[in-house]
Amino acid sequence: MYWNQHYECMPREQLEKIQLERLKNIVERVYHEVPFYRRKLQEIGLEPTEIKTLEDLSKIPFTTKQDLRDNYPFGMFAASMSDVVRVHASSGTTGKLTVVGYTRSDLNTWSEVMARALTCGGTTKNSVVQIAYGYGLFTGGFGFHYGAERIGATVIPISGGNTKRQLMIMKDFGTTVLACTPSYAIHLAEVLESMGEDRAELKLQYGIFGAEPWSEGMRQELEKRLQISAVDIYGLSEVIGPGVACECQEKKGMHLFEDHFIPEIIDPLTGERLPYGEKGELVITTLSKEALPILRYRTRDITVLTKEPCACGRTHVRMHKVMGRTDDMLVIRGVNVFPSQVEAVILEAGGTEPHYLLIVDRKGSMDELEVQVEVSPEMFSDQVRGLEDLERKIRCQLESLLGLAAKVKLVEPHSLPRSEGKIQRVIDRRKI
Ligand code: DLL
Repeated sequence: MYWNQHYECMPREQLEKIQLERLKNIVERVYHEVPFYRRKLQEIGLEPTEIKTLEDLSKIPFTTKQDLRDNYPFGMFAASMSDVVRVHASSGTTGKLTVVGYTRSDLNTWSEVMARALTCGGTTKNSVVQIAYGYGLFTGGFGFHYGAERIGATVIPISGGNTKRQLMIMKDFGTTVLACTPSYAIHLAEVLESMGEDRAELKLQYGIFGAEPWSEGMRQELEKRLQISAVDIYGLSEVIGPGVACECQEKKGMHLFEDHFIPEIIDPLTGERLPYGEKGELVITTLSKEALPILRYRTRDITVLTKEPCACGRTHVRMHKVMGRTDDMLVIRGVNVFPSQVEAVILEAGGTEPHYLLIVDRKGSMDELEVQVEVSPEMFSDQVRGLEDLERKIRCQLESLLGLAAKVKLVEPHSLPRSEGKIQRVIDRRKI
């Protein structure tokens, strides 16, 4: 099922023509409207008219989060404030807010790509969509809201938190689609189980989860515990919010809506463009944004792009699940570690819960990684022997996967913090 079959299934040749047309327009526009871009292009002596093919995109310098911060709050906007009808912002963990703006036409584009994404995830006009992403400056709540309304589904704009009330509403209002972060979905599943509620009383069919990395193991866990089909959705404020890419029911990567965004993969160290199929940092250029067009934005997200056709019939490239962020990557004794790799090992081990925490510390000149993992209640009441075996199993698998010895600490069920939005899985004491 498609929301916009014409664009989503367009032959690539035709799609690339549209991309080139739009790319030329956007470069022309930012050159004239955004002093930051004019300066950057003048510095390298590039005239907008020199963009003649899609390959010419690689001549354009990157834009980074720091550029947005340096131009805080509205300095990168290409539209006048009287045409900006909305702002959102992402807080990040350090520094100032990153502020993004939308014209009326941008809100329209956002609703369009979110309607496509939600349709990919199984939403129809008959769905009842519970939006448990936060509403506010975060783009999650509003992005889903406008997309679901565009489809004509029934929207429950409940926002994050108040878990028992979420579950009561899910049951009483007959929610069929749950939209929230995967970590919050696991928490909802856990509270549902602890309340002794009968899953059969819920009408839930689909979950559309994103805003943070999650592994295939976490998908299986969520699908089993909530008895739903769970798809991954990707996006970031700087580009539009949620709705940049979303999985279809094939669940083999997220279709990235290429008539609005051009993706590239680069080597994060050299900035060099990598071919399809290679792992690297995702870079995105927006093609239709008015208030905040952005050229070659370095997302810091690590993924792989594939052009292989998808069984669903969509022709847009797919991006693999995000493996982590370049700034989330821990370097421990010279070894690169992403929390999502640890998650995969933990969930495969069995006898564990999908709750874990990575603690990195420095003892003398040595970095140490401790992985705290919650065990399942059955495992917890098992013999000490069983726990020792599980600890050893996780330790060995981490060592063979990462090539790094980590300390594994099994902890009681429900002892690690839960999240209602994006979860923090790493404590790096080396930086404190
Ligand atoms: O998180 C937008 C969003 C809301 C996406 C709801 C999906 C669902 P920001 O707060 O600007 O925007 O954070 C963007 O979150 O660069 C990724 O590192 C991470 N991220 C978003 N989606 C995924 C995902 C929203 N599906 C940053 N898998 C991005 C992994 C994700 N990481």
